[in-house]
Amino acid sequence: MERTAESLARGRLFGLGRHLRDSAGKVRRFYRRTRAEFRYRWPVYDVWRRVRNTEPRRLYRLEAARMAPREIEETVIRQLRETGISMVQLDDLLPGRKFSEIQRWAAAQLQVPAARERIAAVEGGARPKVKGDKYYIVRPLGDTPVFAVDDAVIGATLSDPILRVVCGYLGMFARLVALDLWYNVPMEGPDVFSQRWHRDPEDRALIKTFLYLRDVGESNGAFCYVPGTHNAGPLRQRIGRYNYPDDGVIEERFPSSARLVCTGRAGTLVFCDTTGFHRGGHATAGARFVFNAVYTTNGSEPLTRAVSQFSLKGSRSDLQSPAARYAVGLVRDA
Ligand SMILES: O=C(O)CCC(=O)C(=O)O
Ligand SMILES: [Fe+2]
Repeated sequence: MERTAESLARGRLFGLGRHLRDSAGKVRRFYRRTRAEFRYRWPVYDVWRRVRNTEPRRLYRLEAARMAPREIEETVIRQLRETGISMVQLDDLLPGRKFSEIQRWAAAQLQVPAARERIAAVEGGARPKVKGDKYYIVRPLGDTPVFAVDDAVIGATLSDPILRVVCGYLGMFARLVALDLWYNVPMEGPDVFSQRWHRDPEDRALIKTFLYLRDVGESNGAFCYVPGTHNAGPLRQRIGRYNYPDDGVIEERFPSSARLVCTGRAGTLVFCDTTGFHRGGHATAGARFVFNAVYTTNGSEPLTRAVSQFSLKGSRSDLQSPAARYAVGLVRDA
C-alpha cells in the first residue's frame, strides 16, 4: 500500500514519541542513580543515620546482659569485623538442632503446585518478569512472603544467638528488612544482576544471612565474597563510579586466592556484610536453595523508603526478646 503523507507524518510522530519516551527513561534512570549515589556519599546521610540509630544503640546497651555474645558468637563477630564474612553450621549456633525442621518446611514450600509450575517454566526456558528482574530465582513464597511469629524459621531468624551476632556486629538493635526463600534454577548464560560482582548500597553496614537448605558446591551458585572489602574492612575501596564494577575488574585486582567461594553442606549459615564485594546465585548444574535474611540498622535506605519485603502474622508479644521485637517492629501485619 502506498504511504500517504498523513501516514508518513503519523509514523514520524510515533517515532518522535518513542524517542521522547526512551530519553525520559534515560533521564529517570540517571536521576535515580545519581540520587542513590549522593545519598550514599553525602555526609548529611551519616549525621542523619547517627540520629536515627541513637535509640537502637541505647536499647542495645540496656539489654547488655542478654546480648553479651557467647564464645562461638564472639568468634563470628570477630570474623565479620576483620573480613566481613563468617560461616557456621546453624545447629552449632542454635540450641535444639532446628535445622532439619526448617529444611523440611522449606522443601514442602517447593511442592506447592504454583511453585512447581514456576520452577518448571523457568527450567523450560521461560524468563518471567519478576521482582528485582532476577528471572533465575523462583520465590516459592511469592513476592511478599508471609510468616507466622511461631514459624521455626522466624524462631531461628530472631533467636538470641543470631541477634547477638548481628546486633553485636552493628553495635545496636537491628531491623529485619527482608526474609525470603530463593530457588535458583540452573541455567547457562552470562552472569547478570547480583550474579555479577557488586556491593550493596542500602546501609553503611548490614548483615545478610544465607542458610543453605541443600549442599552448595562450585556449580550451583555458591555465594562469593572478597574478604576485607566491607565498609569497615582493611580493603575497602571504590571501584568505578557505581556499585557494580565493570566485568573483570575484581578478578584483575584480587587473585582467586583472595576471593572466597562459600561452598558448604546443607545447614551452613553464611553471615556477610554485603557492603563488601560479592556475587552469587548463578547455578549451572543443580539448583541452589537458600533462605535469605537481611538485617540493617534503623537508618538504612529500605527503611527510609518504608518498603516491606515480608509481613508477619501472630502476636508480636510472643516473640522472645526485646531485640526480636525491635527487629520486626516496623514489619507489616499480615
Ligand atoms: O544470590 C547471591 O548469592 C547473591 C545475592 C546478593 O547479592 C544479595 O543478596 O545482596
Ligand atoms: Fe548483593
